[in-house]
Amino acid sequence: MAKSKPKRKTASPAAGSGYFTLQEPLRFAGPRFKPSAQRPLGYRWYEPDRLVLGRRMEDQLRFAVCYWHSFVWPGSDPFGGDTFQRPWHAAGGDPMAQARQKAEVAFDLFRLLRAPYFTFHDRDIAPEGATLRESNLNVRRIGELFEKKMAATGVKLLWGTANLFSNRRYMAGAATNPDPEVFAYAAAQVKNVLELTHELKGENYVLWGGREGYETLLNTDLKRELAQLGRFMNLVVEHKHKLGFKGTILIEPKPAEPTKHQYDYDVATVFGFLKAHGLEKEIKVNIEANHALLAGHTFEHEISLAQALGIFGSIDMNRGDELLGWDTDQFPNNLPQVALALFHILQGGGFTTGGLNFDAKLRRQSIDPDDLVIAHAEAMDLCAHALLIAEKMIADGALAQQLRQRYSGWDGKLGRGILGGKRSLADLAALVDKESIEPRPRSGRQEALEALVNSYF
Ligand code: XUL
Ligand code: CO
Repeated sequence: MAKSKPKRKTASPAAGSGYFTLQEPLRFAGPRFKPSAQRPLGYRWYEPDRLVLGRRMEDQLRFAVCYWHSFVWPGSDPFGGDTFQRPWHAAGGDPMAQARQKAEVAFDLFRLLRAPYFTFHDRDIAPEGATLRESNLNVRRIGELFEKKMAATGVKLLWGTANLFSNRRYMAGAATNPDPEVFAYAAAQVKNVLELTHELKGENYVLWGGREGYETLLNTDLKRELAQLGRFMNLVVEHKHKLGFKGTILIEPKPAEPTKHQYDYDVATVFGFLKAHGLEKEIKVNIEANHALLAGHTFEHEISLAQALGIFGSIDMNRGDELLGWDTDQFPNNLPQVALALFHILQGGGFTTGGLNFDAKLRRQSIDPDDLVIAHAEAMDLCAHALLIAEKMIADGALAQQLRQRYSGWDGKLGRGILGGKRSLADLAALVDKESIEPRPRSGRQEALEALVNSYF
């Protein structure tokens, strides 16, 4: 691949694809911005260079636009087909020419939004060929186009991934398939995308086990399938080191859908799996808001747990519908929820190689090309607004202070003695007896804390 250097830090204001009405990239216009015919869109909160807790806002948020929902999904649902009618999906077209056209529009969207990163699956960017060799080659050809476009615009790759779930060969799983030939095929596909991700200087590589689970235990040898999955993950990590890829390997937990039960159920389950296969220092998690909800958790629960376990990596930002039990992948629009998630991320030190990927899709009635710009721009702005609220929560220090106070006993002699392994059960029993210890219950102050959080909005 050509060794050209990125010329600019953010997307260039060069000529667009003609697909969107907007021509000029969105600018920061301030909280009082009023849309006009000349300037229909502007950021009220997203100000890339503004310093937030010592880092540029752009570097704190590390926004990524995903390829699959915006440029691949045609607006279909189980009851109806293509509502978007993207020109690159027109019947009878040359699939590689259509893939190039799709890339033109994708990079135009990144430019208009000033999005610093993007994400993709191999099958999103290029058509599947008659053989794996042909498919991998198609992916590499578009990879070459990406390299040129990335160099020209400064847009970077947050992560790449392989689609190991759409083709019928994967209907019974990829790594967890009863047939080792499917495992081998999946391995070959991952090798190609991992290498491309490395060449494009991607900062992470994601593994989402869409079909790694089961529909019924009647046809499933769970013990074997878990061992197969552990082997697969180890192969990916070995290859990463062989390549010298410095990015992070991430697993994206999800409890179900498409399968009834997925092995990467949630953060806790993934951590147990990583430990069992000696991978807890090698693989981190990419936590998705809607997946957390489907697992019966809040987004911030999954983030905090991953941080506590030392495996927090990246996030897929979207929202679910609390009345629907499936992955609706809506663009985020709930300010308090996003602020709390970002508060926990910042409190844990913020992103390192990870970022905030919009794994979010339009509603299928949002058929105007401009809806793609509007949905992402509003979501970016909401996240920037939420970031500023999270900054206040941290800078004020009241939340951290009450937490320190609540656990302060553990920093004292008794607490340190217990955790330091210096006190046996018998020692503690003798101590309680000797000093007539009678703990004094204290208020958890939940309502006061919830009111405190509201005061930052
Ligand atoms: C599916 C999902 C995936 C992953 C990447 O629910 O979230 O798109 O993010 O494979
Ligand atoms: Co996702």
